[in-house]
Amino acid sequence: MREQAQDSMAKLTILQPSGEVMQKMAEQKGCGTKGGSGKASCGSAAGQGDLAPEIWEKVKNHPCYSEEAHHHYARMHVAVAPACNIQCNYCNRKYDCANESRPGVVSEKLTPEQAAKKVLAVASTIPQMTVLGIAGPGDPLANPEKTFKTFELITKTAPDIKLCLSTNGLMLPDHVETIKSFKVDHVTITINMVDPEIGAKIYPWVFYKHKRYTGVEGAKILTERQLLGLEMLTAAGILCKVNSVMIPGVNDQHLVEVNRAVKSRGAFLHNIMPLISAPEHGTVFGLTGQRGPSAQELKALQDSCEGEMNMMRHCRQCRADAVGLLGEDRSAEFTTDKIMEMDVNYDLATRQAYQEKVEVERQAKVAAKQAELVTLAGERSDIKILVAVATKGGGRINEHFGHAKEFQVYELSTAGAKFVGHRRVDLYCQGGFGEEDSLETIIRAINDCHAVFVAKIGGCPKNTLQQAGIEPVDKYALQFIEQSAIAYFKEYMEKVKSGEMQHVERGDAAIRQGALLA
Ligand code: CLF
Ligand code: SF4
Repeated sequence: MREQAQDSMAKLTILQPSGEVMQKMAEQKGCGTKGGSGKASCGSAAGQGDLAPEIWEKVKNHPCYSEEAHHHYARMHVAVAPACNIQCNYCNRKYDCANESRPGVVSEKLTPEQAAKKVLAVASTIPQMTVLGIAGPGDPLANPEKTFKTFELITKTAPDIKLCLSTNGLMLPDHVETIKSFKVDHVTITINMVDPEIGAKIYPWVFYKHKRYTGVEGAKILTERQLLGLEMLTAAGILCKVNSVMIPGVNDQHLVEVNRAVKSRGAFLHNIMPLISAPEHGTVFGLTGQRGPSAQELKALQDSCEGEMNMMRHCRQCRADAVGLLGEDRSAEFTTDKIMEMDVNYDLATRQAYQEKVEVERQAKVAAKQAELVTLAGERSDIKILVAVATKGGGRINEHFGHAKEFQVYELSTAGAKFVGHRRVDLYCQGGFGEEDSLETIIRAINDCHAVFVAKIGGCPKNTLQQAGIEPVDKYALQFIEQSAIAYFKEYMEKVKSGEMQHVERGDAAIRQGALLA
């Protein structure tokens, strides 16, 4: 046993990529962008930008790999992978894998056959569902038979659906060939550290080749396997996203180094997510009082990495059985009982026709934004403000304040409107009445914003928001978000320039930590 351990450790030195691998990685780096920064323009609101056509094909309707697409296209997960091979201190195995899910969520586990039926049922009902992901409830590659059987069944029955996989990376190098053979074009690896000393504070153990490794020894195996897997995937032309959980005081400063390490190995996108940690989740971090970051701490870290590569900021930390647009949860419509009774009518032509309509709307949105941007040409100012937006999709301001379960946050500057995050909130409107406790938590969640854009808002919350220094704005109801935000910023700047108003910085905001069961 000891010999086996030494043997496996000896093989686990970090591999330097070969010349051929480096060449392929360089071609993939920055999602095909030209220029030396390696910064990807995918995931931005810019649409195709300077992405190579083959990369654009992969990301254009993937809601996680393109921020712009996430307003229009949906994903679904099937919970076919219950086992896990490592332990993370932010995870309680009673619940779903917290690398892609909010803590405290329990998904309904499926067999590959049930999963295939569910995919067809959802694809028939939600024609803009374009991506199937396997992300738990454990680690998909700790359950390779179930994971790949599911992909096999779906490839046969629903060939237009993109396949996606999210893993902790421990077993990744062993499965790259299979991943490629199933045409899984998108793989996420959760990488929280590249330094085993830091890793030992996050991972108490990893189970590898029939042996449990603890502390630094375990973390060393994990980081080497993760980075090797990343190199192999990017060399194989598979788009890789890296998820990192930001744990203040543990790996927050270190994630800049992680960002550099994954960028140099060809990662396409980096998604830094906040630690969600509360005692009721029963995790080591929850029980020991480890806090998550504030909204501005998270944004500052994402901003500091953005010069290096493109950052994903629209992740919703989905459940392992999530269905719908990111930020909406339609999983309750597709429980096993319901899908087994559903008549499935998987019609490719209907799906394609619907998606063509979505594309027309999407192009209209981009054109409206570009036209509005022209009005900011020549403006010079360092002022930046955040605005919160109530939306239920389509890139429009189309949600009532009282019905919003989350607000999308945009940063406005003379460069335009940029999506920088979202804030989950408690519903303000409960059973027809406004809930004052919820309003307080909503204000805490968007406290760094100057305004909140809504389709409609009642008089009472309007006054309270104004008193908190957040301007409720309903004049852009049902209009495109970015176009409206740019118009608002232009007016804001004019008022500041004329002296009618003074620009003041806002404070920090809170990311909701507890009771994340929905
Ligand atoms: Fe799922 Fe992940 Fe694929 Fe997306 S989710 S496996 S890449 S299809 Fe997306 Fe959800 Fe964030 Fe994941 S918002 S948790 S990043
Ligand atoms: Fe939990 Fe996912 Fe970590 Fe496994 S990889 S311990 S399921 S968070």
